[in-house]
Amino acid sequence: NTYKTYSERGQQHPNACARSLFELMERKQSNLSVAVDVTTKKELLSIADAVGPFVCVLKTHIDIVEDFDHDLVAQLEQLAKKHDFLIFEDRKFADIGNTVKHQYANGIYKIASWSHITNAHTVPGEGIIKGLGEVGLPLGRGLLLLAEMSSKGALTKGSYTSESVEMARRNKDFVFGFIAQHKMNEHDDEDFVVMSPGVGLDVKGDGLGQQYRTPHEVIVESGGDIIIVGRGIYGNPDQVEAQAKRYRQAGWDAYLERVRLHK
Ligand code: UP6
Repeated sequence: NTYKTYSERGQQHPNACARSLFELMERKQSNLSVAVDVTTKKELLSIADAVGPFVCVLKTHIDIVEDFDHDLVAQLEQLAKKHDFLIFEDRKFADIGNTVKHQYANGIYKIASWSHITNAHTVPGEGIIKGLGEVGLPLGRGLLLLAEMSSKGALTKGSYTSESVEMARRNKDFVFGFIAQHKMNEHDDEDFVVMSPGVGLDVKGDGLGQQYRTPHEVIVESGGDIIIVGRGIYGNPDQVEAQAKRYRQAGWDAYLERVRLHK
């Protein structure tokens, strides 16, 4: 499935969130997700508006915004409609099912009410998926599991990764993919979406453990589906739009190459 086109995968996918994601990727010719890790509402909205035309998914860390309010979320939702992208709150839930249920639905952020996609660590075991699913499934949300992290020395490897994939297989109604560095599809009857962070064209790291690979390495060599790019795009305020265009092109070219190579 990794080698099919996004639209073929969209037509066949059992998960509604994945179906709309694949359709939207094909429609916008984009497999780029921008990670907008800024700390003010103004910057977040202005970057989201600037990169909106070029992304399939806008990734947030809502808890780093100093002046968060619900108008921010309302405006993000408007931008998602205007530019046709999905919102992914990168919450990385990591607690027992009952706790994450509340962290997802309640509190200040009410993530489930506005974020189409969120993600979870598998370290607590499968209850985390059940807990989040109680909130997210009725709302038509989708969940990604963190199967591999991009940072140096990450413990997400070997049996941790393979058991995370097993958890996803048992919860395909809600889990449609992974945050990972490689493709996770092993069987013909499964089609997990892999979103890969740690993508950069100009630098190899950030001095704090992050490790960057190119869109070509991620999509063609490793079988990832969506590149997640943060500082490479918003790092220089004067170049946000230009960098978004550049990474979108690099990601899409890599995808076309992958499809061509495996025809
Ligand atoms: N992220 C990673 N690695 C992971 C999982 N998530 O970097 O394994 C997230 C970070 C950040 C973004 O939380 O939001 O992806 C990467 O940003 P960058 O491109 O600026 O390094």
